Amino acid sequence: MNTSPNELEEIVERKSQLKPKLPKKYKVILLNDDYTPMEFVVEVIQKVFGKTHDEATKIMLQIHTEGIGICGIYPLEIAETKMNQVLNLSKESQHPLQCIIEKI
Ligand code: TYC
Repeated sequence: MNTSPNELEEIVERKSQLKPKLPKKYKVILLNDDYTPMEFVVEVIQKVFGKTHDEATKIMLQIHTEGIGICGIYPLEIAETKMNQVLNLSKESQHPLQCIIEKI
């Protein structure tokens, strides 16, 4: 027997209600600039994103050469907190380092 369009719609609706929804993830991205000292960026990446000195140096150099770099991927609230930590550290030290978040 064929399933009517209405029945099909109901089945799709029921299935989507059952499906566990994964939380949306966000990239935390640092932007390059001409003034922030490299060692400061490395320190910030270590402190805020829990990276080793070597990992942080790699990310910093990627930002320096490519213009941007991803420091981590998190659910929205955590991504926002990390972005604000970066912005506060850079403001305190009077560096222009910028940080944004972007939905994957
Ligand atoms: N381009 C900076 C310099 O030459 C270093 C830098 C790296 C700045 C990464 C910001 O997110 C950044 N001092």
